[in-house]
Amino acid sequence: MSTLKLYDYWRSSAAYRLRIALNFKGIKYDSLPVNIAPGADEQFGETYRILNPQMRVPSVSLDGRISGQSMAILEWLEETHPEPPLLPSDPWERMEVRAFADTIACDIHPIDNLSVLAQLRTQFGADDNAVGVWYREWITRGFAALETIAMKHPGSDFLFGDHPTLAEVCLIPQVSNARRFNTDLTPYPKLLDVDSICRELPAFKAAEPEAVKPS
Ligand SMILES: N[C@@H](CCC(=O)N[C@@H](CS)C(=O)NCC(=O)O)C(=O)O
Repeated sequence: MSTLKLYDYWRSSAAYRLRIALNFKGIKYDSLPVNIAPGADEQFGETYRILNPQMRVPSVSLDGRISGQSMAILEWLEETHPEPPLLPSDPWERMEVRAFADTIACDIHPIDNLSVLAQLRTQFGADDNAVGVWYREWITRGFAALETIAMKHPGSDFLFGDHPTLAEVCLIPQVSNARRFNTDLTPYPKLLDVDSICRELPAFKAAEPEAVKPS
């Protein structure tokens, strides 16, 4: 089997999820940067569009096959590399972890995505200030719910059980995005505690945007 290729962008929080999971499971991969920064726009170029018609990162490719969508890729990684696990063994708890992760991946991240922000500017004339207000609004609403859920396990270092799961894999990149857009995170002390504990773990540390930023 050849080495897994990750179509990656250092600042993409969806790609950051995969870097964490790959490091956590000790899976070797080659990172192939796709520069999605406004102005570079490599995701829209012919070369990448053929690989991923949705024109987004991340994608993974292995043995001539390619797939996008970070949550589907995370599930595939869990199925093909079950150890160490990123989901609990109990089905109800697995559902709770997925529900937490999906709050970020389905309800917060998509409406704060680069192309949505660009559309706010071009279609509705939003300026930097308006875009920032929009961005923070969806994080604030989502994090308020996630803090309440997280407080069900107040004494634990992690969100569900005694090790990180897909919940942390999605949370830590989203907290990083929130900081980048100057979101007030003081109302979410449990999420911040989990964030600071995870960011000390080697798998999370090595996946951070600043750690993988091209020089
Ligand atoms: N649901 C997708 C979202 C992927 C996504 O939106 N990626 C962003 C970067 S975090 C992107 O490529 N944006 C490019 C654009 O909006 O043009 C996933 O989880 O993989």
